[in-house]
Amino acid sequence: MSLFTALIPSSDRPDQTRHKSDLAGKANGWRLENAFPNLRFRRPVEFTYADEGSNRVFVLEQEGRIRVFDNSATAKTAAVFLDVQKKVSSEGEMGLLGLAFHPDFRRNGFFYIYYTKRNPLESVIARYQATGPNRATVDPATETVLVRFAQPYDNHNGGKIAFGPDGLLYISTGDGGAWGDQHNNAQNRAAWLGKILRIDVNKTDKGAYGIPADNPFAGNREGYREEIFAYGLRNPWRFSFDRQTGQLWAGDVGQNEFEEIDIITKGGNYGWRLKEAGRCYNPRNDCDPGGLIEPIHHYPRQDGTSITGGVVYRGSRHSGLRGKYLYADFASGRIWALTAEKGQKTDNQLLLKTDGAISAFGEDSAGEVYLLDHNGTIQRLATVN
Ligand SMILES: [Ca+2]
Repeated sequence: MSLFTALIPSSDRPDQTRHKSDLAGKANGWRLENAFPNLRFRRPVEFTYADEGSNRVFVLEQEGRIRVFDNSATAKTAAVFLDVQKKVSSEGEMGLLGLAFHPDFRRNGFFYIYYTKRNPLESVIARYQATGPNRATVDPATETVLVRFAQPYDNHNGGKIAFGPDGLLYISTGDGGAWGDQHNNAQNRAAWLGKILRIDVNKTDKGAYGIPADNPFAGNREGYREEIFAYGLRNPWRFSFDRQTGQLWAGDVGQNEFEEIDIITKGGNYGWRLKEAGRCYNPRNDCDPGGLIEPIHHYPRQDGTSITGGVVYRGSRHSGLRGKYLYADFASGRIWALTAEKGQKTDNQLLLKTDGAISAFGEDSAGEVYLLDHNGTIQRLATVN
């Protein structure tokens, strides 16, 4: 199996034979189609673009490569933009997990990656620079490490990075791994783990980055990480900004009972390990000290065991999906569209169920959405005729 198995607790792996028998796609009017039928990828985990006025898009391969190609269904080849396989450890949930282009990429050529490595086991966020005509060339020697932090275990690495509408770089980290957050990282504001971080790549007060003045713990005297934007997360596997409203949405992979979706706000505590979704986890009773933010949506084990956070659709191909948050479950193959108004869920619609393993959602510059099948293809939603 080429499933991203380590995202899934072994006791919770789905019965693969179940998938084909209850495909819901046709009934609900949606199907997937291969957006780039001539292209194959190794364990793709991210699809993005640089705001540079070109038509190229980029796909991350978990092993440690960035592929680049023309955003066209007839694209025949996808060149290697950067290869850091020698730096990266990519077993299970590890690997090259995040890519974000500087808002001024066209002018400065800077982009950022998140990867995990061994010896020692740690996460690295680093900057590279693309040069040359159309910024097509990347010298791996341009690597500048911004942040590195130790990982106690090899799973739950978070790994999404993205610039917000404020021009600051947001970074998701998992709780460090194993199970139950036994080191209590997510609630520990002195720890890097179990967080959404926010840094300013245009400042240098921390070396190759700086602390935004309005970060919730900027200048604190309690020993809290000044990089923290929000905390109490277990494994935020993919977050995104709604390109219209700027709202920050995250999928957070659950432990034993629930997968959840959170709307992330500055300084917010999303509860883990005190709570798993709305239920006390550790301690089992009276876990809530007050102020914990509930997910906007959660679902139980029968619907899936490993959420893949998606994006709010702002494209033009499917007017019926506009403004809805598209997301999936990596294990069950279900793909949904959630409707929210004023921060409250008003509808959650099952679009279809795929045999594939949706590892991430990506957007192109026009806001069209792509679903990455970890088995090697980039899909998009289409209606059933
Ligand atoms: Ca939570």
